[in-house]
Amino acid sequence: ELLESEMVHFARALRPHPMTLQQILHLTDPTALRTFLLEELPIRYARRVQLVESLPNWKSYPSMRMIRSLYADAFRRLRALTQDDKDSFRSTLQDIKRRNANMLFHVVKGARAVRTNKSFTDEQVNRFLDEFLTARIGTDILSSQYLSITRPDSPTSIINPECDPVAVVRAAANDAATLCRHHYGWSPPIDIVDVGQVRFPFISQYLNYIMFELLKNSLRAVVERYGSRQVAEAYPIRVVICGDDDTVVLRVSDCGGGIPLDDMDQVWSYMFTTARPACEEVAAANACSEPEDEDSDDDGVAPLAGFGCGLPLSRNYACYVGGWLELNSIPEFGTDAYLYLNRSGNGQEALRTDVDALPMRGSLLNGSYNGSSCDSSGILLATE
Ligand code: W6P
Repeated sequence: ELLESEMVHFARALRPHPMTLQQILHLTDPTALRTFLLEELPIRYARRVQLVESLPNWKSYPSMRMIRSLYADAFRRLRALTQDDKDSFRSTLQDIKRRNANMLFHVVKGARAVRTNKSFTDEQVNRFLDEFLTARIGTDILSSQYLSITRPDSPTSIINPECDPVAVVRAAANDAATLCRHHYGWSPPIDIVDVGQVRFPFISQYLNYIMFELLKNSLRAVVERYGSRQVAEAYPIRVVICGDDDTVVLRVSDCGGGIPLDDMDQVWSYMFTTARPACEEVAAANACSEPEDEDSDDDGVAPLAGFGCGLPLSRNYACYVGGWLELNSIPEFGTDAYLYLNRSGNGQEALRTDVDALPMRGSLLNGSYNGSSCDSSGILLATE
C-alpha cells in the first residue's frame, strides 16, 4: 500500500545525514530542528525497517516482527505531521520514545533467536546488532535533543558542552561501589587519577554508562580474586583520565586476575551472558540495560557484572561518535580497559549511508563490513 511504498522510497532514495556532536549541540532552534527531523527521522526509521527485513526469514521471529512494526509505525506517525504541528510533533516524539523503551531487549532477544538458526554465525548477528544499535543511538539523540530544547522548565541540549569526565567517573564509581557492597558486603578501593582539567562536549549519560560498566567488571574481578577488603586494599582499581587536544583517554586498570585470552572474543559478543538468574527475561533485561533517563524507573537490582551486553553496548556507544573501547588482559594478573573519545565533538555518527550493502545480504555475509573495527580516526571501516 501507500505507506509501504513511501517507506521503501525513503529507505532507498534518501540518505540519512550523519551529524557530529558539535552540530547537534548547536541545533537549538526548535523550528529549524523540527523541520530537519520531520524528514531525517522518517529516513532513519525507514532504513531500520529495511535492516530488519534484510534478515532472511525475519517474519518467523516474533521479536523481529514487533521491531519492524514499531519503526513502521513511527515512520507513519511522523509522516502524518506537517511543519506547523508543533505540539503534536513533540508529543509524537515522546510517544515513540515511550513505545520503543524496551527496544534493546526486543532486538537482543530477537537476534539471539535468529542465532539459534545455524545458518548464521555469532559474528554476523553481532554485526547486525552493532549496526542496528548505532542507528538507534542516532535517532535517540536527535529526538532527545528536540525534547530537551523544548522542555518548558529548563531548555538545554542533550549534549553537555563542558562534560567533566572526572565528575562522571566519580559518580559512576560511587554507583558501582554501592552495587558491589549490595552483592558482596564490601567494595574494593577505586583511585581516580585526574591529570589536568579535561572538559569536552559529550553526552554525560553515555560516558556514565560506559564507566559504570567497566568499573562493575573490575570490582567483581577484584572481589572474587582477593576475597577480603584488607587484602584488596593493596590492589586498588586505578582510573586515569587524560589526553591531548584531540583525544580524551580514560583507562581503568584492575588486578583482578585478567581474562583468559581465549575468552576475549566472547567479552564483545551480544550472544553471551554469564549472569543467568532463574528468570531468563529478567536476566536479559538486566544484561541489556541502557543509560537511564531521569524519568525511567527500574525495580530489580542488577547483577554486578556478567558478560551481559554491557561491554559490546559500551563499545557501540564509544564508536558512535568516533571513539573506541579496548580491553587488554594479562591473564592471572589483571585487565586494562582503554576508552578513547574524540575531544572536539567533530566525530561523525558511524551510520551506514549506502543502501545496497545491507548487513545480512551483501557485505555482512562476505565480511567486508565489520562493525567492531574502527580505523585510527574511529570511523567504521567500509561503511561510507
Ligand atoms: C575483568 C573482566 C573485565 C571486563 C571489563 C573490564 C574490566 C574487567 N576486569 O577481570
